[in-house]
Amino acid sequence: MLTVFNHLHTVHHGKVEMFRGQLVPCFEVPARADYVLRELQERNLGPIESPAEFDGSAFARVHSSRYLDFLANAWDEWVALDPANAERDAFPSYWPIRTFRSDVLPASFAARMGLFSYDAGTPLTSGTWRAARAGACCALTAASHVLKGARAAFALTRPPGHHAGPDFFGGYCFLNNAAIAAQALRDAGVDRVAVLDIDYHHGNGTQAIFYDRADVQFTSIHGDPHTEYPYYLGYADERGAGGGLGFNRNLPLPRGTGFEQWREALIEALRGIAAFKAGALVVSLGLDTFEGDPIAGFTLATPDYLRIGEDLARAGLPTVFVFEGGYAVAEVGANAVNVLEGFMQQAG
Ligand code: OKP
Ligand code: ZN
Repeated sequence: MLTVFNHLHTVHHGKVEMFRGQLVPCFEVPARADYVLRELQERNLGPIESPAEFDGSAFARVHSSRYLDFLANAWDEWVALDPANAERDAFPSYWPIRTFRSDVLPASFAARMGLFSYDAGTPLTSGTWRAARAGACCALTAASHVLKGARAAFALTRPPGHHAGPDFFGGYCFLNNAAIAAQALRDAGVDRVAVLDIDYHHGNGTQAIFYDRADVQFTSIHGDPHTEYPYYLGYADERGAGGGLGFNRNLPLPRGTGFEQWREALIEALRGIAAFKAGALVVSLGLDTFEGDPIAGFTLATPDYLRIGEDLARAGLPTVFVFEGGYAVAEVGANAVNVLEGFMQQAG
């Protein structure tokens, strides 16, 4: 399988994230992508290339222009507040929740930081915009290979994307790589695109982007938001809105779920995707369902990821894989590459 690798991912490296009242070292670290890259090379999975250049127009198909403008300038504005900020990750301090206005764009950078985010766990750094932009180009490049007839392609990038919404960042995500790829497939003429999110955490950003749409079906298997991040979205009764009613599907599972039960949800998800008669599939490939993951609660084991790849291949669709979470750093390479290898072996 062809991999499009974001060699610029390292310029996004947060120092700390807020967790239970303390700043703790980031879980979302550059080594994650490097472990996956090394495993791809060691197991000879296929060619590894750099992303093509794209202008921002494909990003603007899923993100608002005021959000993209904010991201492009955020670091400079953060440092302008105080030159000492150059050594500090940027975090929001204020959020316009219910009863506040979100239509007015405040001049204050701190106020805009909160307007465009939803948690305090997502450091914005000097290289965030460059890394995220190159990452979205990886997703677009992978999609372009599939459009040219490749059975599948893998966008290996960080920061991840599935929590980023039309106009907000959070959950370590800034640009929604999977949504950008899905929209690009639509814009290139694929009538129906399915997005399947198998990260441990609900893909609230992707759901939000496509919630009222019937041309992009979103399915997510994840930890029950009653107890798991992102808490405020990902429940089974969220089925889409307006013309998109019936095209959003959440399959939450309790913390502690093992592979047998998880796989039943996967088979159910694939049944819905088959009924949708998609022309292409985008997989948000999170590996934080792994038993050793430090911030998640399922108990999948490394060999299980081969079976997942095989099941995904049986859907028979041109497939774009997009790297998302997975924080057991030493094992994330084997787990990710098992999915891709299982897919390739089954696809033949
Ligand atoms: C991003 B992705 C850990 C708290 C969890 C947010 C988790 C974001 C996960 N200290 N904070 O879906 O893997
Ligand atoms: Zn996750």
